[in-house]
Amino acid sequence: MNRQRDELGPAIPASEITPRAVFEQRRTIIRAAAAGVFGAALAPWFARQAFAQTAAGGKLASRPNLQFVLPDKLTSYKDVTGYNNFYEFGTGKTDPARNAHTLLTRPWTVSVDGLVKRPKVYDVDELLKLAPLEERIYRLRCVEGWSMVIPWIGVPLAELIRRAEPTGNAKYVEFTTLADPKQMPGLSVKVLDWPYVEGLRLDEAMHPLTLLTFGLYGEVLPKQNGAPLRIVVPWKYGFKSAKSIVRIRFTEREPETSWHRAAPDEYGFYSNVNPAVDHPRWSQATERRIGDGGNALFPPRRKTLPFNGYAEQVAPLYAGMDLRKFF
Ligand SMILES: Nc1nc2c(c(=O)[nH]1)N[C@H]1C(S)=C(S)[C@@H](COP(=O)(O)O)O[C@H]1N2
Ligand SMILES: [Mo]
Repeated sequence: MNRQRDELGPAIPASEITPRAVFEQRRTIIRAAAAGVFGAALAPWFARQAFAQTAAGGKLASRPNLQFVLPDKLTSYKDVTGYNNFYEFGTGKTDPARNAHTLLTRPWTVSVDGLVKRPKVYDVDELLKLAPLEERIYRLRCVEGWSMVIPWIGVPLAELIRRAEPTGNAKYVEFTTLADPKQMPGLSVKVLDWPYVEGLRLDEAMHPLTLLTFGLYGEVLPKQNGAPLRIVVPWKYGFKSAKSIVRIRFTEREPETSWHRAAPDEYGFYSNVNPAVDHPRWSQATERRIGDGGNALFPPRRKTLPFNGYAEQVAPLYAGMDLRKFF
């Protein structure tokens, strides 16, 4: 595949690039270490090794957060970066990988505004230094019925929200994606009312699982995955995880999201992964894990878990709510 270079730093000589297979194997070892397979004493050593190996060039240094490892096998780098939804670059799964090279990721600013005491326009490089970067392995479940397991790099979104100091009447956070027709050929097709807008309730945005994301697989985010920054909300359907964000706005009213506007009966505001509530066109009871069974197109189906497997951490956010009504 034609790997895309981000504007960060000079090209890395091929000899310094960790071969993908080595990275994936290393992740397995770190997972095993976290699971206690080698005894607790070795886990910090593996963590340091991982850190050392990701600290150069267009790579993005981070520290594996062993609280967020999974028994699941990682989805291959090739599938994570070659099978995407990013409609600003086309609606086909391979369109973003082919078209997103026109996205300019530097300079890049993000306006944090609305109901906050400290509104500010941040440069993305400033946001990169907000807090120590963590590597976290999360499941991503698309409402279309497929899923992946991805080693993201980022910081809790709460780190940014705390600095912004939301006012007492701020109840929601709205995320807006860049919409520049010169960089994004998909904008000429009116599949959605551009720009792409998503939203979370403030407590969801503050939840420690919600990740302000800058990288994956030890490097800066490939453009097709939402460079230079996106959010990742692992207990919700993938479309809640807006890519290439330029604005984060705090509001009192529930934001009108692009998908809800396009099809209100298909896409609710909450969009928590819920195997008991089907989308009108796709069952949500099962999913196919991309890459399972060695066949990317027709892997065997597996059961979808409530809240995508994160129920223990996030179900309390929805205590007392009818999740059929608030889908
Ligand atoms: N701006 C923007 N963000 C987006 C989308 C999009 O079309 N535009 N697609 C969403 C959907 S439907 C999914 S499943 C995930 C896919 O993320 P990935 O390509 O990194 O796996 O991105 C989400 N974020
Ligand atoms: Mo999706």
